[in-house]
Amino acid sequence: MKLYGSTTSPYVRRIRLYLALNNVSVNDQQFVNLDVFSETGRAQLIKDNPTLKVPYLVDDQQSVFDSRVIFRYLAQKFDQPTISWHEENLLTLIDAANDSFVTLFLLRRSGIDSKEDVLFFNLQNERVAILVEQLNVAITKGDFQQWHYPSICLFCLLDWANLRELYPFEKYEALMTFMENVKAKPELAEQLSETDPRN
Ligand SMILES: N[C@@H](CCC(=O)N[C@@H](CS)C(=O)NCC(=O)O)C(=O)O
Repeated sequence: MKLYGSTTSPYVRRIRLYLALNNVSVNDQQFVNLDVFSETGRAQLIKDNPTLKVPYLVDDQQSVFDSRVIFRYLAQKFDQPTISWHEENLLTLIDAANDSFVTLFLLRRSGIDSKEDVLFFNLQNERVAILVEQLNVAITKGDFQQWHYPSICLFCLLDWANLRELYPFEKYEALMTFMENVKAKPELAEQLSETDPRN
């Protein structure tokens, strides 16, 4: 089994941490690090995955695109239960926020100021504001208490968006505490460090 991705992508990191949760240690994972913006990285993507996005997985002859589908594939492979409809909805909130944050990040990398009053920018900014608030409330209501796939996805999103300074998360106490609690878990220390986008 080979996982293709980059070391900075929050979508890739969630799969690496989900593999670790299923006792495939980060060191044992067959991880192919692609720079999706380099010439060789793009050539590989064009050959393997027409969405031109990471992560994707190749297991025997089976290619699997998109983190959500890779999660389903791995859960089935490892005989793990699927997540509830409520958790699916939480995952949809996380994915929507993550997609808009990636868009805002790529706009910044393209030299475009997404704070301007323009429909496309306003839609992204409105979405992230509502979703960050909703995810903060979800934590206060008791979601994300266990280290399972939805928590992994939330952590990867927050840690990456925080690193990229995409949002003032310090105003959201529950989100900050969630992040601190995850980072303080000794049993996760090694895998978090191995998959840290800063390294
Ligand atoms: N829905 C996809 C999103 C993956 C995604 O957006 N990956 C980013 C990296 S964080 C990417 O490959 N971006 C390349 C691009 O947008 O051209 C998933 O869940 O796997």
